[in-house]
Amino acid sequence: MSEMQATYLKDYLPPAYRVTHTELTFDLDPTATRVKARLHLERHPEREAGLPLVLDGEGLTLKQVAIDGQPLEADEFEADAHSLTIARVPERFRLDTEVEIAPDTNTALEGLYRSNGMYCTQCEPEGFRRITFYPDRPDVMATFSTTVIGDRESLPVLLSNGNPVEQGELPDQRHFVTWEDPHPKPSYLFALVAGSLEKVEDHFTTQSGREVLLQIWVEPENLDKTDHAMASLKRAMRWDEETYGREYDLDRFMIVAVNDFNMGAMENKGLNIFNSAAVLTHPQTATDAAFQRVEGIVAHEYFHNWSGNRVTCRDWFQLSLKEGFTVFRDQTFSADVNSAPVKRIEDVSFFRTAQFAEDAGPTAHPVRPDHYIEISNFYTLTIYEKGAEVVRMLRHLLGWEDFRRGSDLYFARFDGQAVRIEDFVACMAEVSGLDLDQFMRWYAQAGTPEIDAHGEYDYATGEYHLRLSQRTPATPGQSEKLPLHVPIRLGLVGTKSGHDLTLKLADAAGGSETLGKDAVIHLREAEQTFVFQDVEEAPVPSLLRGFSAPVKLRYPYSREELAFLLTHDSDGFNRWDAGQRLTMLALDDLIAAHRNGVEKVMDVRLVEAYRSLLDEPGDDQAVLAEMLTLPSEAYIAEQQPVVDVDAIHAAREFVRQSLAWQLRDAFLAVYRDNQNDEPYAPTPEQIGRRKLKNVALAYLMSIADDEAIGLTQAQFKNSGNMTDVRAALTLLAHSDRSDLAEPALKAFGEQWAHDPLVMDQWFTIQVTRPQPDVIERVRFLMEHPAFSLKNPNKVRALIGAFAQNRVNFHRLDGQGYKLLADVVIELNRLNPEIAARIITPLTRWQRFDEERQVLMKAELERIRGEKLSPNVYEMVERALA
Ligand code: 0A1
Ligand code: ZN
Repeated sequence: MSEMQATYLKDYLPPAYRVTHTELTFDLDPTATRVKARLHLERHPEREAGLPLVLDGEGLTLKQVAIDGQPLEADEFEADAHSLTIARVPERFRLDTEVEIAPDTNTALEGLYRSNGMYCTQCEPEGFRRITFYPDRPDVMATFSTTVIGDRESLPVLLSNGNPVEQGELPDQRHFVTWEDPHPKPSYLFALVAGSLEKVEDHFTTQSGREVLLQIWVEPENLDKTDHAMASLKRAMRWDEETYGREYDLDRFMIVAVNDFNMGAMENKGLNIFNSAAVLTHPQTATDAAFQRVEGIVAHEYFHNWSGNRVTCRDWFQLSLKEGFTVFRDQTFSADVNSAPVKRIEDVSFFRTAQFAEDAGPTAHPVRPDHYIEISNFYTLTIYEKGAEVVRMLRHLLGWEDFRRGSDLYFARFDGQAVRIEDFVACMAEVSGLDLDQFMRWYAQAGTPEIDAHGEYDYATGEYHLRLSQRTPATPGQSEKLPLHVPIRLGLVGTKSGHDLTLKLADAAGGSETLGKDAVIHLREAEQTFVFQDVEEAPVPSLLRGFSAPVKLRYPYSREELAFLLTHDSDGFNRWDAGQRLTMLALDDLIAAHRNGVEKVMDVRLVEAYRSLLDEPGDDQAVLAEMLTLPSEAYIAEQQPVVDVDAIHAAREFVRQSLAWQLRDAFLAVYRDNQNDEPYAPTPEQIGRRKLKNVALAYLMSIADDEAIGLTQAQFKNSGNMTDVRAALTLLAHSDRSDLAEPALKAFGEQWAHDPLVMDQWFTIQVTRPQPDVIERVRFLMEHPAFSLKNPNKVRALIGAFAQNRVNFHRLDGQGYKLLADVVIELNRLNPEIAARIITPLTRWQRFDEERQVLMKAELERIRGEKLSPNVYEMVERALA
């Protein structure tokens, strides 16, 4: 089947014809929208003359086609399910086509579709071909002029990219607006919105003094949920000017909130379209985490205006060129406007759990893949998050100033072009003089490098020898791996002084270089020894500070050394990481004890470490909250050779309860001290207090004595913000007492039945319970009126969240796997992109015991027996390869 064929990077050729200008007219109708396209085409100068014109088109009903005003005869063109081919065309010409499409039956949410009666588009990566025949590839960039025609009553608002240049009335109660976007763009950045929407407006004055109109368009009932997104947008615009010198380039910037959306949001030029969950907030309906997520996503999409839109990707293999860089930019922005150490801790703990798992599984791929069947499957943690880590390494290697100069050069040199990852890296090499050839392997090699470190201090010579070796495990299709260029930020912490010691690094020529007290060393070989001289006292090494490279670093730390780093490391991130390592050592023992049926004994050193954290809370509550948070079950699982879900759950619960018993008064004090009566604000300070308070409450509720229950119930009833309400509800709903869980869930479900984004949270809380009734509950909730398989947010909130419920999803009767497979099969028809995402936990079968492997594979085989979309086909084939 042709749609199952792979596309290869090595086969890239420029398009035979390019489009200089595109004129579109949409006559909107739910079942028969007419799209007229006038494309101004010319032969690509690098391609030979006489090639046929081949345009992409999916599910289009062709009505007319003409060249330079001359309608074509039936034998002059060929239209099949995926393309329109015209064998003979002039060197320069005008192509007119007219097609019909049906937005109402579009449940895949790619191309033009309807959500709650409103029309909207999603064109990245290949949705535009579902709208009209077009060379739907990012290296074809054209200016667009778009006329949208719709019913005046039901569609008062008609939006597209750029600026409105004309509008007017038409017969039959219809009206139109014409939009012009002067910036040449690829088709994936096209957008159209039409509906009965209302707007909130603001203004931004750019650094050069231009006024920009800012609009957020929402359904009327959401008008009170836009403040935070608007404030975030203005902060992001200012930050990009100050940090990267990037100014906005149109007279208006619009954001639209849509309920049915496959991803978080989309950076269409001048008209960003957002999943409502990624833009709407209100203290009563959104948690702090949601507020921070909205801030990050608004910034991300805005930053794409330069990293993605002004300079875009030559082909989709280069996706990380825009995504890795833009994620790096949004992470730095969030760190700058919030608590930087907390942001890094959150990002890294997510990365080490989820991206490491991807890198270790059957769908592992490089940051720049070399082939794909379905590009939609490559919007992955590797492309986004690992891509961002690679850019972060460049920033470490160059230092901020050179990195910024490299960025300036990149934007100046490639403005208005569609380029490759090596073009970006070449700018960085050029401004810094660094040789980045070996560094390029980060883009080509999949898998997480493993670094083994050993240190030895020689009292006699005062030398410290740090021996590092690196190896990257084989990944599917890549058995041989070469050594990478790994920047390792480190310090040597004196065991007597507790301070960072001066780093004097011996060089090959017999000399040495003084690096300061916190420095980056460059690991390039498979094995390399670094010798530090004049080290005054025996040190404990603090390695990979700030997670300076996306690797697994092993060092045989003793528990005493980890406890030492936990209190003395000058790097906040590594202090947290020392705590995680210490907890992991205790967990490993407990997991073994559980397996062997031996009584579990709590490690007193861990209790003492936690006690010292609680005794000296410091002034960053959010950091303390992170330090007190146990590694997640998913993260613990990542560290095990074979995942034992039950032992992990039991060991983690044991640690939680033991800490709660032994430190109960301290947790109670933390809970009380961090109550806050101020009106809600999503400030880092308030967020930190709420986080710490709720971490303490969770410990207390693991004992679930009367006092803890009383506090949790009071917080659930009396709190005015969703962060506190949700934290309390989760604790009640996840307790063993159904007399606590059920009334609270019922009250919450009734109170918020009208608000889809809150109902998503209600679904998630219920299906992440550790109690064994969850699978039945998921099936029951799938029939709830607020649930719909057609809405991706609902699928994620109920099914996606359930699949993260490790003890229940992996139940030994296989019912969890069966449930997920049932949903995948149904979604494969409705929305292949979401189906291919939601299947992920099943593809990780290799990580589990024999019995579960058999069950998981059986469900994958059952899915394979269906008539599959390319999306699901590719995932299943990789999983079973
Ligand atoms: N470029 C967007 C991500 C995105 C990708 C595909 C989509 O629909 C299929 C939607 C959004 C971003 O990075 O935010
Ligand atoms: Zn992006």
